[in-house]
Amino acid sequence: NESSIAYSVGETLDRFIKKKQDDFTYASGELSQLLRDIALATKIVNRETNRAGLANIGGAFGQTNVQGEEQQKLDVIANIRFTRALTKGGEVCAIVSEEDDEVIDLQNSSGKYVVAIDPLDGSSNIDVNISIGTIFSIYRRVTPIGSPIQLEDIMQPGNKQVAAGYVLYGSSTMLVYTTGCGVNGFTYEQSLGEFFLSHPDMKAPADGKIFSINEGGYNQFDQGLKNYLKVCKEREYSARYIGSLVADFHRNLLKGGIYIYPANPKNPNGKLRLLYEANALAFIAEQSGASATDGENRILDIQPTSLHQRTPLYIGSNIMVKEAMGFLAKEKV
Ligand code: P6P
Repeated sequence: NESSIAYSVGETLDRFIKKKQDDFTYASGELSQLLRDIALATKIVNRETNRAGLANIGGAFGQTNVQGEEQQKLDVIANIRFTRALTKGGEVCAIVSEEDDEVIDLQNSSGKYVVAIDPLDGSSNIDVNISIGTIFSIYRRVTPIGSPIQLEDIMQPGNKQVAAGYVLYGSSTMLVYTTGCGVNGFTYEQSLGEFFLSHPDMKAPADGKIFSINEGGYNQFDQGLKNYLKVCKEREYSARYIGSLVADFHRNLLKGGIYIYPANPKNPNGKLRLLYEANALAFIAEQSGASATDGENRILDIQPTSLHQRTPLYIGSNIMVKEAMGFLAKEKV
């Protein structure tokens, strides 16, 4: 009943952010404000994704993004919403977005933070009502505040993130984020317009029996990867592939599992992007005791060389990622 629901929900995201800010010696409140700005945009995007079928904002927008992917109307709307919220919030000086070829310089001379974001990942799933997600990374700019944005502010390795998170617009809408002190998950209560702490201190199972990979590309896979998949099948693991990275990642984080998007001859660096997909999920993975590599190196140690560069991604339960790496390495010798 109402009272038991009301009683069972945890604290609100706002109160949690404030409490965590108090835990930080250096926190001056700007990062807290930035997280709240992101949460606000999430609530707006959530409302629009729920109405996509009704408000004629499903389907293609009629343009392609820098990846050459056909932009969906909601992709564009979500990009506008996040950019506007971060601009108005006043904490951000630059944004790297999947939807924009170039860095968005907010001309904000007091902005300390740079945000890399995939406003709506998996958006080809919108029209078939499959879960989609937002993925974001937050960095502190490295050049003097107020000076013109430099490439070194943008091209930072994932190990420099001060915060990262994702939003899953699924059967319920969840915001999961880390500031480097563990991972916490919040569930959106539509009727109250608030996120409530529902998954405190998330820890990924060290091992798992779920593997997520699109085996349509099997014939192009490295032999090492084929050998690993063979073992997964001999052990009768479950194959689960939603085709929406945030949904697959979130399920593996909760239940244990590995998500793999490998390199292949068509995509020598795989399909997923380093700056606004792999880095954020890798930070969250490691903060919850899981792992993330490109098949050889830790994702968070990769020094970016271009804005929209792609990376192969092996991410999930520690033991599974390590075992997969072992199979890849064996074939490399
Ligand atoms: P494929 C969606 O386009 C996405 O970026 C991820 O969300 C998803 O995991 C992957 O690509 C799906 O790609 O090649 O398997 O259709």
